[in-house]
Amino acid sequence: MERTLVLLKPDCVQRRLMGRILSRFEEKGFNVIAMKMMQVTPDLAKQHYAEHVEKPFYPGLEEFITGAPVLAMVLEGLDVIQVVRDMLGATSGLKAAAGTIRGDFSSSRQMNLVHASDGPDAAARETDLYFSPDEICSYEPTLTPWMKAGDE
Ligand code: FUP
Repeated sequence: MERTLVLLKPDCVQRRLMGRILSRFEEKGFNVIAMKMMQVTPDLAKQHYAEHVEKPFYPGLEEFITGAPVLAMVLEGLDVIQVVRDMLGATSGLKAAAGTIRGDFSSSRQMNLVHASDGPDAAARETDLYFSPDEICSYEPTLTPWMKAGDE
């Protein structure tokens, strides 16, 4: 089992798309094991996007990500890190394939609705940034025997 950090970004909250996008992850079969609505501060934004802080687009990105609340969550499941990235599609909504979340709902590079960790190291680092260990509610869904074979 893997875990990944997902943010429904301010544009997702403002456009009232939280329910529809959360449904995609639930319908796929991933477990939501932590969730909270919160305001990203400039300090948290700089930690989250540390690799981008020096880039020319960073000031606009910080203004965007701190401009309204986000819905932060941790998803758990088999190969969840890569599968969620595939479900999001390419960074820009204009380039993301039809059928992906960004491809279906976004026409912007910055306002691309959802963030998801891009690998195991990022998933661990970003989960620690947004959640304390006591906010993670691990549980065994009763549907598990109907979602995958026992040897998967
Ligand atoms: P992704 O991993 O798909 O979320 O994308 P990146 O880590 O490359 O970029 C992080 C965020 O910066 C993206 F969600 C969108 C934003 N961004 C811009 O606003 N302008 C750019 O030129 C590149 C990225």
